[in-house]
Amino acid sequence: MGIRDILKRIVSKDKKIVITGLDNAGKTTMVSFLQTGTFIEHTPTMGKEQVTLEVQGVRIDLVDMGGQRDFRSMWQGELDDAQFAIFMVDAADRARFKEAKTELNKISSLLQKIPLMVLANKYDKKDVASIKEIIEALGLQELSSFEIVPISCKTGYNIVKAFRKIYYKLTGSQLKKRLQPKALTIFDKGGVPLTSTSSEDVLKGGLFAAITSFIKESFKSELSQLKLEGNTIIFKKSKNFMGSIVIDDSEYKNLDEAEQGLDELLCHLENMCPEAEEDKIDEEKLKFLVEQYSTNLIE
Ligand SMILES: Nc1nc2c(ncn2[C@@H]2O[C@H](COP(=O)(O)OP(=O)(O)O)[C@@H](O)[C@H]2O)c(=O)[nH]1
Ligand SMILES: [Mg+2]
Repeated sequence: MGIRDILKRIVSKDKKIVITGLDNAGKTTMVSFLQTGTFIEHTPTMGKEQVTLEVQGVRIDLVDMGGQRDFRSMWQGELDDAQFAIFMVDAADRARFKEAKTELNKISSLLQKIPLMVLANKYDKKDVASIKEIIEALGLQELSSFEIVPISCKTGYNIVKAFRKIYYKLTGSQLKKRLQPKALTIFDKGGVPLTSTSSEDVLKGGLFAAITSFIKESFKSELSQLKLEGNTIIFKKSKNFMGSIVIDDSEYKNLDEAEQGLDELLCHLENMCPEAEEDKIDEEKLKFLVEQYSTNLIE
């Protein structure tokens, strides 16, 4: 094996994903969510923008294509040397499904060489089309292959799940699981529980009582972890919220990662709930946000 072969191997570790879809679908919002862990409002993309993510030793170039009519002719050229295609559609914008189908058809011959993931975005909205409806409206059955996942680039709903599938298709290996808490609770800054979600009934009974009483204690101390009944409970504070997650000791070792996951959620909630600054927490909204975001944490 020569030097050039080795170089080729290193280079071939780079993967290129091209994100296409009509303007306003949410493509740029997804890229920034993947980078920052939260929602940021964007101006329309001119031409294309490229970011590189380093994921478990694989460099992934995400090419975010402008979706306006003038830029659509650029999609083909980018897809030519890509390993993966994303087509994003605004699931709430039924009036533009036909236009989306036309644009998807234009690139369908290229999609015979590389896998396609259709992301049905804006699934935080009430009046979104069902997945079945989107498959039909976009004529996806006519393609050689596709996968479709409902997501929200505003709340983070299913974003990691979608990316996990993409990563697997792209590399043939599974993305390491980051965090699998048994339960997650968000409190206001006074320690009053606002919303809980759990994979089992762990929050019934003694454990929940212990968490809520501990969170009051943790005001006074710097304690941020508690061991109880074979679980580790991690606490975190942000400006206007507090959060706790319950992790099974037998399953989970890397507590730093768990803490980081909780931190990211709290940052996201601070960003999405500016009204908490004035002590006006909307519990329904918060519950919804936590539910949507937890699709990435609790499976
Ligand atoms: N409600 C909601 N709005 C979104 C979502 N994703 C993007 N948006 C909004 O949709 C608009 C277009 O987003 P943008 O990322 O610029 O779309 P692009 O043209 O495909 O890059 C912006 O106002 C975003 O804030 C989402 O999941 N839910
Ligand atoms: Mg854009």
